Amino acid sequence: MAKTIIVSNRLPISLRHRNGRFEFKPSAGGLATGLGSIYKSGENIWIGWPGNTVEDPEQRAEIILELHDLKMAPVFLTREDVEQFYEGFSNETLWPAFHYFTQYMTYNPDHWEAYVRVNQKFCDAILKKADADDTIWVHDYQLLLLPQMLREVLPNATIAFFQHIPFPSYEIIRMIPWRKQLLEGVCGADLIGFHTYDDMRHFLSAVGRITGLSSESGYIQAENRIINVDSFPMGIDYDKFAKQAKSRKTQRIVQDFRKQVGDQKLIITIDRLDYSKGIPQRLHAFTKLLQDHKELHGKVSMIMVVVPSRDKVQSYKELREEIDLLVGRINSEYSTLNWVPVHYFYRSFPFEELSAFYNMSDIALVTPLRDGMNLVCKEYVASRTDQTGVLILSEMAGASKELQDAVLVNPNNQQGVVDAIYDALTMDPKEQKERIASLQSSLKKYDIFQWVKVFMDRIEHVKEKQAELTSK
Ligand code: GDG
Repeated sequence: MAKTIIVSNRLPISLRHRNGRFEFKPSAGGLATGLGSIYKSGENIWIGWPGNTVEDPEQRAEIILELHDLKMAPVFLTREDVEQFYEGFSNETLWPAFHYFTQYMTYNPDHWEAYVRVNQKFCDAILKKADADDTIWVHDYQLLLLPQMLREVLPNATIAFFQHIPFPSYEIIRMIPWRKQLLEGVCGADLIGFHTYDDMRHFLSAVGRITGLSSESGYIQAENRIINVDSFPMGIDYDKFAKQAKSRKTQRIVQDFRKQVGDQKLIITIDRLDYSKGIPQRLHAFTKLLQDHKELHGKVSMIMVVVPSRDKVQSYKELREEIDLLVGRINSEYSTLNWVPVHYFYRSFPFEELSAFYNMSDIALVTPLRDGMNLVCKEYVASRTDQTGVLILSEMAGASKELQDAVLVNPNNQQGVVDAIYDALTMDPKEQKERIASLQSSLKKYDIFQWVKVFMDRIEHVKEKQAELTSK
């Protein structure tokens, strides 16, 4: 029987070296949970990099065996692969390009070569496991060449691709010297998904102009196949967040923190360290709020969690220094003996504490300059079990297309963000409830499990449509 193979750069576990041994830490992320029902059933499997380099053949063999029991197969990357394919082409060329940060793009042919080589490495690892009629679902921008590499050797396989980050306008894509190969690579798939309608439109336009393939109503006409392109906005494991928010453990953390800060209003912000998240701009807006509204001093604090990320890349190092400086400046200027304006944490927290942060905060301030979707804003809404709270959300996050009852802002408009925070701080509880209840009802319906189902059903549909066309 045909099976389903999930492929992503990272497996849903992390491999760690500890005291000369290895240990696996499972990922609790939404995608891993959502896809759990797929890769854990029958002969299905998840293929990807375990997140650490392993050179010793004996250790590799041991890891392969252990992962086999978890329904996973590793792709081993060398240190050079990590530097050139992952940190290089993926994170210094594609990531900035796709988030409209062209000033950070590098155009390094060695990085490109590594990108081709590692995509081929993934292809070889899949071929060891795949049969001719399997379904292979490839995830994200690190593996854009993989669908076509697979198509060449498995012409009858069902291949799907989903991109988790934005797809930018043609004007940006055309800057990449290897744009044609990248687009032809993705077009090896039968189904290509993005978070939003705009991403999908940009992709179709770039494909038309760069590869010459034409499309109509979301179907690209390739030489002897049709390719469906559409938007599939990803949801969260809603019930998990709602349940955790009510748990005794989370409520205890909320009460302890509240004892320290009293009835101050709290604003939560949570991001991975990234220039696309607009963290300095947000701190500037908060400073302006404190300048403009002296009456808020001592009455409002920001809890800012920044999760360490890509700290070997120069632009990320600089960003961290900039944030350190800004937080230091705000706190040194405004703090009093019993009030700290910004509680800043440069680390990640266990799930119960993350849930407590969502649950204790009156406002979530989610203001990326560009974001594929952004799950933090959805998790905040799901955690507001008493239906209070205000979500301030950037128009540049994919999530804003669905979450129209959030307070939407342009993150580049500082005064607009300041006003939105002020309005949120003074918003009538009745309006808060109406907005949150409406957001909750759509997030609950379209959760991560529904997202997986809709995508998988569409794969079936595209295959049926292709079969109809070839039998004509
Ligand atoms: C991509 C796209 C798209 C954060 N801090 C902690 C913690 N987190 C968790 C959150 C959330 C996740 O990390 C971050 O989700 P995002 O959606 O913001 O971003 P990514 O997953 O990095 O990236 C993005 C997404 O893919 C899905 O398609 O939305 O646009 O860039 O789930 O909860 N979790 C814990 N402690 C923390 O301190 N436990």
